[in-house]
Amino acid sequence: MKYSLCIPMYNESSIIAQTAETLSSYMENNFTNYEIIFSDDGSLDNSKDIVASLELPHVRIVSYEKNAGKGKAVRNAILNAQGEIVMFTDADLAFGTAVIKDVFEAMEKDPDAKMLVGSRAIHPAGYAGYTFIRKLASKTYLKVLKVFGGLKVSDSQCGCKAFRFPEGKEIFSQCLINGFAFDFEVILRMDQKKYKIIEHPVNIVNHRESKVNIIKDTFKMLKDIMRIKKQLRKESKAT
Ligand SMILES: Nc1nc2c(ncn2[C@@H]2O[C@H](COP(=O)(O)OP(=O)(O)OP(=O)(O)O)[C@@H](O)[C@H]2O)c(=O)[nH]1
Ligand SMILES: [Mg+2]
Repeated sequence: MKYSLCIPMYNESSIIAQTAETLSSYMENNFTNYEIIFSDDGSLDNSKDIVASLELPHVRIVSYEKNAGKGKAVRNAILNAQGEIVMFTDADLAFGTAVIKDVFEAMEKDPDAKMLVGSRAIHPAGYAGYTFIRKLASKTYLKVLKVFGGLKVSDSQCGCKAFRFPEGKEIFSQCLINGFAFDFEVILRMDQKKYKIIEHPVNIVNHRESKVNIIKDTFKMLKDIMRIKKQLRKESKAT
């Protein structure tokens, strides 16, 4: 079984060498057949040169010139991945490294599962360390997705998810959302196809200052949710 680990990155030059070294030795110690794909989202700094200069085994870089958003970076990595099970996690390793083996194992244990959603909502310490406002924004967004978007999982935004191929590739090849709302689109499309989604408890073990602009990014995400719903309605009418 081959495993692919995908890391979206945007202007991560201050931490990316450390992340790449940590992931490389973690994967080397725990897996025999694997690849790590760093997906550069049009970084303005030298994130991708830093990763390349380390010349780590089984590490690949995919990239494009212009910043488009985490959704596009994840999509580009997944569409280029060669593993049978593919996972992505954030460049700051917010959920730690132990979760990587847990997630791949959970996917292996349930061959019917086509997607795994990391969920902070089902972990006793899932939101530990969040500022009040960040937690409120996160919970409110989730509520909106559940009430207006028909979301059926307990957490949509968690930056830790896995997919089985070929279904994962099939779904991502249809996805259109480039920004932070891409998770929601993937979940909806998986659900529409009746592909099994499992949940796995995760918590943030590594906090850093948020780069997300709560007002601007939330507004953009809400706009994207409406776009996703409209698009899916259009597609289901056409079939
Ligand atoms: N902010 C941001 N991150 C991006 C972008 N494209 C890719 N990423 C990567 O997406 C991952 C998550 O980014 P964060 O800025 O930590 O966003 P988040 O985890 O959703 O939000 P926080 O809870 O505030 O940390 C990181 O690996 C980033 O490098 C982008 O356009 N903007
Ligand atoms: Mg983060």
